[in-house]
Amino acid sequence: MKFKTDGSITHSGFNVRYSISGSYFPSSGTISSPSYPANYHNNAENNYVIKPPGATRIRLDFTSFILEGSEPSCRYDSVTIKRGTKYGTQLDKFCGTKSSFTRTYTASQLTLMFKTDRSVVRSGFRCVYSRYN
Ligand SMILES: [Ca+2]
Repeated sequence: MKFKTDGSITHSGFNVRYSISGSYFPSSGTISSPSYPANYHNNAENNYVIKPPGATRIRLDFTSFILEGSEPSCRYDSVTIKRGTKYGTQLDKFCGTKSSFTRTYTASQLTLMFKTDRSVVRSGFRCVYSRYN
């Protein structure tokens, strides 16, 4: 999303219902759901672009994962892993309460999509990503 202004006359702007994505480009780092380890909020849609420089494989270590719902439907709250952008091929979809787990993907860029529905919140997730080639 882009918000453009010119050089004169200001107004109060606008509010967006959904949280906006963060972009992560270091070779490794940590992503967590909004307010983690406190509960995330309803109606969230956060897209995190994971693009470690020079990566051909990317590793995701989920060190904590507590979302509403159960796999495989994940119809309430979910973390979806897409290849490339949010419009890319879906590689995985996670929800529910899971022990820490790791996935590796052959990709130079992933997008982690975190979506929540209108009710029931949990503490969410924490994910460490790293270049794995
Ligand atoms: Ca929910």
